[in-house]
Amino acid sequence: MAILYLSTPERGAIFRAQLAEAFPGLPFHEGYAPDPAAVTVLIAWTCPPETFTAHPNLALLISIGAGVDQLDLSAVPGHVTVVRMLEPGLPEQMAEWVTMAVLALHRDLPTYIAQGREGLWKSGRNVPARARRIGVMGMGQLGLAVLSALKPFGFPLAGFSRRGTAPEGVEGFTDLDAFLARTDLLIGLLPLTADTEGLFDAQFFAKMPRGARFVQAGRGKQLNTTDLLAALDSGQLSAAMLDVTDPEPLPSDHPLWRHPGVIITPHVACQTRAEEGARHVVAVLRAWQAKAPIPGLIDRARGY
Ligand code: NDP
Ligand code: OXD
Repeated sequence: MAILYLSTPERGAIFRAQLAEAFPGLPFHEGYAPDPAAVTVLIAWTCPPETFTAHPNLALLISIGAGVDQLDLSAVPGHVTVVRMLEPGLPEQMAEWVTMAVLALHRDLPTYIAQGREGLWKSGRNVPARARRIGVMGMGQLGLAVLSALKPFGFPLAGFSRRGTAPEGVEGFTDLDAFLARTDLLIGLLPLTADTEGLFDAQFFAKMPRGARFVQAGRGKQLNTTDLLAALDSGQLSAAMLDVTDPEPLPSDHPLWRHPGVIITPHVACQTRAEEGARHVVAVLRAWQAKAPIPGLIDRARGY
């Protein structure tokens, strides 16, 4: 067994040290393996599709992120076990970022920023939290952390997922139209799959109450940007906050940057912490070697 690691050198140094302690003598190659046939484990955030043909004995792929779509699973041979990152910092940071976005849109921050640029002092009407119905799409580890962080504010909370199973105090939905009809502020936290690509489009926004707000922290390819801009310009949506875009980085002349109703952050909602991430990798390798249930295992058929 040999490991090929493709990510930042800072994180690599920590992964190398923790793996050497847990698996003394296990080869750990950063960026390049002198004997590609010896590589059985790949640890990466993303990589070119040729990586999979260049390392014919690859059997385990560990994503450095909570999502795996950035690895282009269609290029990964079917027999390869794919695992995602599970580390406590991810739900913690996502809960922070979404809380910031929800409060920013709930309290009309994009409007006040735009007015501020014009030197305009003009107050709007505050809406109480109990009158702003929030809907979270995706009730996985991140969606659930977000719902729990939003609870103390008093927003009516709902969640949508394939199963629709929701925690106490949250209304669970599997019927998308019913979910959208009751959602004034929507949070996208879905994995990118064939079912979710391009999901956020004109038809989708039209099913929400007029003037609804949109927060997107899943993946850029889920959003039709042209339709988002049109929905904002028509007043169907009143504001949006995005952490993910298509493409990334978003080109500096992209109209999304200039729209007064949009706030963008450069895919920073979560960043995998090296120490905790390395601990997860050790746990995955131990489970894989012992043929025990692997934490963070991806269902290749579902795509998440
Ligand atoms: P999980 O796999 O834990 O949860 C995914 C959730 O989405 C589940 O509730 C699942 O439903 C639901 N879901 C998946 N497909 C559908 C569908 N077609 N219709 C309805 N519900 C669906 O993922 P995480 O919570 O860990 O992460 C979610 C995504 O967030 C990641 O895949 C990644 O793309 C993105 N992400 C973004 C980050 C950022 O920095 N912006 C950081 C980390 C992740 P069910 O429970 O019924 O299976
Ligand atoms: C992730 C991400 O998937 O940062 O972890 O987007």
